[in-house]
Amino acid sequence: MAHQTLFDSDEPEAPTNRPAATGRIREWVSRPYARAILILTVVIGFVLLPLAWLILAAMNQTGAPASPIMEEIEKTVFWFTIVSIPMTAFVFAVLVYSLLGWKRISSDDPPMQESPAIRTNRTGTIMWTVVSSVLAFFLVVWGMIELAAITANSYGTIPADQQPGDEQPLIVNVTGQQWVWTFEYPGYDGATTPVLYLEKDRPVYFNVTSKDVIHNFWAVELGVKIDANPGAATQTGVTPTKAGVFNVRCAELCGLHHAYMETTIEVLPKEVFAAAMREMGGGKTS
Ligand SMILES: [Cu+2]
Repeated sequence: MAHQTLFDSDEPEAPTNRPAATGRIREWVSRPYARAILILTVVIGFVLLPLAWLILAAMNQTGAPASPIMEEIEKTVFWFTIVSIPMTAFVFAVLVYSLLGWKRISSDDPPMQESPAIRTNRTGTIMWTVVSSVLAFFLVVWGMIELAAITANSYGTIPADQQPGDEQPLIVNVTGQQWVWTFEYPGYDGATTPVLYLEKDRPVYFNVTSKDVIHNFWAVELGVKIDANPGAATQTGVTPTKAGVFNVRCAELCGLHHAYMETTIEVLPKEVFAAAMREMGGGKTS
């Protein structure tokens, strides 16, 4: 062989009088197993395609996305599903064809054709290396862009009084304990509620802690999820952009009733929120 490459092996050399690249592809596609796997890939791909929308529909059943963060998360879920479909379809196509196409019916009936050697197939090796690299690179770049977008929308770990915006963010102290959530509003005479009240379009800043074990504060439709650790406070923020009733759950296994450690979020218009706060504990102090 003319030049040594990474993909050479000890296997017998392939004939050197190979047809041109397009001819080779045409020759490869003309093989029954290759054509069957290609057709299966396309068919399975189209069958899987609606999954991207079904997953979004399932996520949106309770009113999501209710914040810019959740919009970013849904975009990621949608595009990661789309991008993974061709590879998933190909894997299933090979699997299905391997189960049916190369099945040995009985010992008297040997397989019609032998499966092709993949290990020494240079085109195949190059293709899966390149495709995997491109996909992995896409995931890394997308992940970094999305992480930056989500951090920008959740105020990172910047103290509340240094947050951007003309209006002071709403501060909520979130406490998890086996197996309830409690919400305290320092700006409203320390009003305390078992349901999380938020104001539509007003940034909210959460100080999250726990009284006993590690919990995880998950405001589902807002796309907020952060550990609640005993003896320490974790901070995050979000801006609810949709009025409605949403869900809080615990996302860290925390004991017997972990699955029932949930409550609701009420995102209210400005005046309704102020009225609710007055009812819960007192007037606005800051
Ligand atoms: Cu918990």
